Amino acid sequence: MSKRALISVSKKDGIVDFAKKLDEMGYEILSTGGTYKLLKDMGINALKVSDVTGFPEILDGRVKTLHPKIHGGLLAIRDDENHRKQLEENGIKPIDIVAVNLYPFKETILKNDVTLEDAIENIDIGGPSMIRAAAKNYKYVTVLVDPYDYDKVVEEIKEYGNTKEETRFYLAMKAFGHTASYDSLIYNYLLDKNSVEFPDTITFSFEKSQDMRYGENPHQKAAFYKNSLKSFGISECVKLHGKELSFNNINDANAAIELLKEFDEPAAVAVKHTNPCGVAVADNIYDAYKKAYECDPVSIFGGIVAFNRTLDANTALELSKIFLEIIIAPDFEEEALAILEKKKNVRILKLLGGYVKEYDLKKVEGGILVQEKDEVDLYDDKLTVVTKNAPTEGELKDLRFAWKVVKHVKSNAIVLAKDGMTVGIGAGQVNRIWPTEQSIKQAGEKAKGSVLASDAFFPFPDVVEEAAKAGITSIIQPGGSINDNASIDAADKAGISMIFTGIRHFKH
Ligand code: 93A
Repeated sequence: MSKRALISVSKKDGIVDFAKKLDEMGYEILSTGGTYKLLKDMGINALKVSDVTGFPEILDGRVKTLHPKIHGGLLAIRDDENHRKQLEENGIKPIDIVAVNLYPFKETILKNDVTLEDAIENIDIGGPSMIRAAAKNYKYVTVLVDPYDYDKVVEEIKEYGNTKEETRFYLAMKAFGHTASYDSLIYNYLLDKNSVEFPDTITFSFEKSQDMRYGENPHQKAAFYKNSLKSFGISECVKLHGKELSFNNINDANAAIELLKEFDEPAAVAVKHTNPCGVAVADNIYDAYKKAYECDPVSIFGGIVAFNRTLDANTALELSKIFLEIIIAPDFEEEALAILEKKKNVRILKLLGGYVKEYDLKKVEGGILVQEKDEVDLYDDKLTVVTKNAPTEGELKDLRFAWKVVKHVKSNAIVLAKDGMTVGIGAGQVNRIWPTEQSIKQAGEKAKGSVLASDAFFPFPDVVEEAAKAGITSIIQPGGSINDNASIDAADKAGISMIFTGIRHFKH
């Protein structure tokens, strides 16, 4: 008895060649309307599914393959005498190979003017049923959802007369991955349409973007997956020059871009190990970079610098003076690119626009914590002056600037700023006085007359006392400690002005 293959594909690449080879190897090919027409046009023998089932495709194609003659042929256990008998009694022939890929749901919902009706119509029902039936019965059935696998299957059949069981098992796994991610897209699309937040179940659909040489450390294997639908931020960057991005590169570049998003005015952001090590705003990015560099000329080495304006040749020349892992900008002047491309080891990323609201996820063992992103506007009415002195206009500007930066520094975080640039950044400490000391030490002379931002409130007056000693003139912090008064008194004693925001920016 000749073997049977059922072919029903929306994406038709590679299918003609594959079908031709199956035909040559003596397979009887069954296919659905559009696929059948293509195969016939290309001179390949094929039967219409409707001729096999004796039932026409109905309901505008909604019912094409949903028939016992198809599903019986896919699901029968060939070694089971009873199953074989039932196939015979019902005139069902077993199907040995299934090549199916699904209605283009993803492509449909990515269209700008897509209607709900259009999206719904592109939910494939018959295809996943066949894929799942074939995959469940992988002991006997070879299921293909990816044209990449056509050749391997042909080779094995040529060599062994059939695919190897281990190949069928692997393809079954791939098939369930295919239908799972397809259903996940549908679910997420409908979640969005229903405006449901924090649903009972979260499913993901991410596609592998690249295998990586290694993870955070060389002994950790790693890969990068991108959201199958949306890409933005680091996922949307285009590499213009340099080696593959590493795991740490992507993680650090992400931190730089997320901080960059805080600014409308020309800004430069330098990041090292996901913490900013120099941030500045200015009238142009050249000045912004010079200021950001000055904050910490040591740590910036081997770091990442991101800009929110087209990179010009002058700034590129400055950048080329030190070793940087990555340079990011929305665009590059030709000359700037030529200057930077001389450096073999720097990666140059073009940051494309676009912003999509996403949840912030943190992985814990056996679970994920899901939260909204830390996005909250600091309107004037949120600011309360709690000291006798109020900040000057200039100080207020710097306080707001420092507040934007401190949000992106690992807690406990202290940022000192002056004239639109960070002068000291204390990051990731387990108490609040250490990052204070660290930032003051780093700022040196520049601490004098600078302002201080803290991601969380002060449990003791020690931070204010240290700030006073260093000549810091104004402080911004959430407030809310039972000990707030001690800090306010210390500030008043030193003539420091202090603002409470009521907003905490932990970043753990
Ligand atoms: O509308 S369906 O859900 N109903 C079905 O019975 C069915 N059978 C196969 N879609 C169905 N298919 C899908 O048709 C396949 O998954 C494939 O994507 C597509 C191929 O159609 P055609 O051969 O007419 O181009």
